[in-house]
Amino acid sequence: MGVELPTTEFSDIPDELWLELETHAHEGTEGHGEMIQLLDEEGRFRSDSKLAGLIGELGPDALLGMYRDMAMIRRFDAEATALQRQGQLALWVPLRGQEGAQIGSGSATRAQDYIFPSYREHGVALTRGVDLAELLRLFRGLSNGGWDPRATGFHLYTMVLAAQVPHAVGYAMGIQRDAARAAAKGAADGTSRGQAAVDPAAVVAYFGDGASSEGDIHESMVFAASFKAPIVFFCQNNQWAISVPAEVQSRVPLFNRAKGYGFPGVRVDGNDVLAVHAVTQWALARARNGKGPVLIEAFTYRLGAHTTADDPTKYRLSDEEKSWAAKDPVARFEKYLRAEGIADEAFFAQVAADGDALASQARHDILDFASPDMQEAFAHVYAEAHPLVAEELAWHREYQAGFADQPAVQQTTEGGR
Ligand SMILES: Cc1ncc(C[n+]2csc(CCOP(=O)(O)OP(=O)(O)O)c2C)c(N)n1
Ligand SMILES: [Mg+2]
Repeated sequence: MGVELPTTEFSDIPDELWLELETHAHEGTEGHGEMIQLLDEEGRFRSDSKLAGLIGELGPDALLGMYRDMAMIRRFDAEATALQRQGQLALWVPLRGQEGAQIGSGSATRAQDYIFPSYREHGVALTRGVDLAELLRLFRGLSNGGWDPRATGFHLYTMVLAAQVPHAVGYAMGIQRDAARAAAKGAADGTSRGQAAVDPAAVVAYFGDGASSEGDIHESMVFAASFKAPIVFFCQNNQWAISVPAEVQSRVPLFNRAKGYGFPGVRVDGNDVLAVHAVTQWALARARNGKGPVLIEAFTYRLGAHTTADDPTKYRLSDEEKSWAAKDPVARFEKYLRAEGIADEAFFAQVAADGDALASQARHDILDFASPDMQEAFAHVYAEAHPLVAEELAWHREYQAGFADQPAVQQTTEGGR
């Protein structure tokens, strides 16, 4: 049975809307492109944008849902940060400021798509239906992941920078090959069953401006371009890689790099949830239709610390933080919804109350989590028994036995990076 695998030709003719955006993207790669924006900093809608039409398809319920998700994850993030300060989490990685980039892109994915996050994508997790308590368990050190990646289409977090991106390309190539096989089978059976039965899917790989300097990203982009893998590279340029500013990572705007690999790159205002949604929707549709990868650079800002183990006042000026606070994605979207009469005071009050309830739930969840048996940590080092692990386990048991005459102390999780 012949299986038709993709070639390296770049000969697709996109329909009118896609063509306009492609042009925009390629202009961008020449360095003349502007940052795609649908809401200006005051929350005014830019109806002159080429992407305005895409957003027109979103009804009020979808818009309100996006705001709600942004506000809820911001509230959850603040609570998790506080819980770390109280010693209940080993570490937290705040997302404050990146809600537009994350909810905008996550809400553009479909159930059949598969997402590879790094470690800050709590907003995307929310859009994929991940139980937020699982994030708390992970950062308390109780689980090695927690949620079911197959059920949610949301892979486990990866702490090693960019390590998830080659996996994402491999996964995308797998999707592509499964579809090609299904089509070949359909052809062999004399039916169009194969092709029609597969709802095209795509992959989104999230990484940061700092991670973009890793060799893994280069290798991933070469493979993705050569095989026209159905993948969207979603780089959240939040301006900092811990204490290293983004301009040190790249001498050209990051989205420009796509040109060197042979696929479109676009820069979108990452604090504009509508623009991010539209651009991601475009890139995903393109990928699902066999047109290959896109690099989206979401231009945004990490308003908080890198992690709860970081103090940003040591390396950046408060003026910079203030200037980005004025571009806040949640406040901007709220202004838009109010000005357009899509949401009223009662809606915002309800969302705030629901956010407080979510935070309260997080506080209760954390106190209910059972502490794992430390011996379990030894069980998963190797697939089979190992004498060194057995020796260390014996030492651990002896050490624990030394506390036998002391009252049980509740385990807390302190420190961590
Ligand atoms: C391979 C690797 N090198 C270094 C680190 C340490 N490290 C953790 S986060 C980070 C900065 C990453 O910045 P960026 O990619 O911009 O993502 P952000 O944290 O800003 O979301 C570094 C250097 C790591 N986790 N993995
Ligand atoms: Mg960064």
